[in-house]
Amino acid sequence: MRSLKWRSVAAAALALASAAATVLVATPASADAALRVHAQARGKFIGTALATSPLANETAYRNIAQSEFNQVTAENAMKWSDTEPNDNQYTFSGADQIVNFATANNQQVHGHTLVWHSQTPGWVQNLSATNMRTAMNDHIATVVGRYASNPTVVSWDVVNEVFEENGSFRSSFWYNTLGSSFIADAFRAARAADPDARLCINDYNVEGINAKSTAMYNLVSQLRSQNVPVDCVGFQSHLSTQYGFPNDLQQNLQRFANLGVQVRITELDVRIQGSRTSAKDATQATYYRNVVNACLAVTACAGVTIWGFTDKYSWVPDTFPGEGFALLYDNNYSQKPSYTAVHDALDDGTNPTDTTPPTTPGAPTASGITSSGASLSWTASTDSGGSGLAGYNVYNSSGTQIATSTTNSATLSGLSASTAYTVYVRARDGAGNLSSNSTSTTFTTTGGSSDTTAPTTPGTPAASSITSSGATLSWTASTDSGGSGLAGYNVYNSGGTQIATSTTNSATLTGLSASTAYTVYVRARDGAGNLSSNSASVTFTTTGGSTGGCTVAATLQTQWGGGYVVQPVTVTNGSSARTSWAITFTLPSGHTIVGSWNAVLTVSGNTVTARNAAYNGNLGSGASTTFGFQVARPSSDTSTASGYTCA
Ligand code: G2I
Repeated sequence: MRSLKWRSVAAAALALASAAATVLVATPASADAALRVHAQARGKFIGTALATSPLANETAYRNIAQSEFNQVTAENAMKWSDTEPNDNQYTFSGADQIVNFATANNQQVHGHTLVWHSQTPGWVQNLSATNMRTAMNDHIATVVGRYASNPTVVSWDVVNEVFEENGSFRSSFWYNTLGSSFIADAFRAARAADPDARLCINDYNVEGINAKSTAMYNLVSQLRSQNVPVDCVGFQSHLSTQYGFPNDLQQNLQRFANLGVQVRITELDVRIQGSRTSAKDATQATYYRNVVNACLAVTACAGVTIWGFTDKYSWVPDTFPGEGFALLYDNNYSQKPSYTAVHDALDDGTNPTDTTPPTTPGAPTASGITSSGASLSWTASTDSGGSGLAGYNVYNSSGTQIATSTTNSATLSGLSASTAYTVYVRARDGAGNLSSNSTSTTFTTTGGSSDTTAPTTPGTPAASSITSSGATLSWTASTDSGGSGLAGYNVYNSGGTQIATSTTNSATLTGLSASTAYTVYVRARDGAGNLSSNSASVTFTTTGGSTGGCTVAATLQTQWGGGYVVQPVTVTNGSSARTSWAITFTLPSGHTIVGSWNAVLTVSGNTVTARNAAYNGNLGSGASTTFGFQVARPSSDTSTASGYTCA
């Protein structure tokens, strides 16, 4: 399963590199093709961090971003402060803007970053251990889950900058509240949310072999030996010409690669002090060349992401007054010697030299127009550059790619009724060169019969299987007569926040708090997005989950047809310190434990007893720890373990 998304990355990288020419200034003689064309020929990505505001507002910024790079990282838009500024209030406008841009330009996205001490809202930093862990798991599940089925988003920085310079764990609110266990928990939560994404740990000042990079090495090695899903290590590489170049970079990348992880340069920039001189530019260019060469020399190095591309929007001057000029383009989008250095390092002279785009295709003709689709066909292009005609891209009037085709026709679907669409096409050759835009064509979809009738109101939900952390809801189904058909249901809490969705007339709620009253209602949804009225609500109270001076709360992290993972199970001590603990819970018949971590499990009949591992039995007053387990179950069975009790 995982390899599918990774394979699609390679396919996306191979799919297309735009012709650069129009916006680039004073192209050096050797710059015969864009960076992404050469990087692709070497089997690497070349990426940039993108900021949302210039991406929305500056054509020159967009043009370079799309033509030179085949990988993108959101400089800020996917950080916690941007995606979940308040508890359970998610905003994805900036993140989606970047993902949509990347999708339109055949670029892969690296998600940055899920768990970091910086740019995380105050409400997270002040939570109790139990609530902080829940907030972290929820955040990861929601943010990673949003893009899990999107092939553009291929990897994530799961934890960022967890080390001090001396190699000890950073004394962050994460570490100070949860201990180092948050790291493994975060990776497991990310894997559960997207089994296909590559999961990275990322840091700065780890480019050379030093105390910090060795601590990183030891942690990655240890986590992998414990089957924690760490797939990749990111080396930020915020370099400065005032410090020597880390000449052991390649050796360092290789020692990590030997652990079996992918390595990548994630945030490269090279700042200089004072103003630019040709000597400083040359030193900077050497640093860039050295980094690219180190990545090229290590098979497991996937590529290099530069932390922006124009000095106009670099973070450096804000953070290091008197320093700057760290990127490949100046404030006016002119290429600097560092651009040429990166270009020439990537260009080994043997890659395709086809820089001739195909001829411009004819204007598309629309036919077979319905309320939701149309067929387009156009006069074919020819290609004389050597790599041959590969296909066509179809764009709408805002320049968003809406279809591709390998022939001179395409079928558009999913259009809105009674809407005018203006479309044009560009031909693409085997080296990724794009033709000029064809003349555009405007057509209007037919009226169709738009469904504005909401489904009937669902029955009052009934709550069952109530535990200290979850419950099952079921209700009488709705019907839909509007034509688009019943699509599913949304479940809301009393504050009107949607807390679950379901395609059937039942839903499982997880992650609830013990001994808490919950009031919930449901609404049905049809295929056109119409929502029914609210059902009547039901109130239920979760069980206490506590006896014997401790409490336990279990979270169903993920489930599939044949099994599920419960993680974290949080054991919180009462007021007297203890040296051991035991939790019992009940497995439905036919369920079997297939794995567990941070606890020793024994099974007797349907009762499972989880006792502390050698290292986590000591709990001070009010302290907590977590464990987890995985269960196999018959594929038709949707029940899960229940009745968690502190024994
Ligand atoms: O600090 C450089 C990088 C180190 N590694 C992690 C990266 O995520 C980090 O990136 C920088 C961004 O380049 C800055 O753009 O992270 C900074 C935050 O720690 C970003 O700065 C923030 C400012 O602090 C905010 O005031 C501002 O609202 O950028 C925000 C958006 O412009």
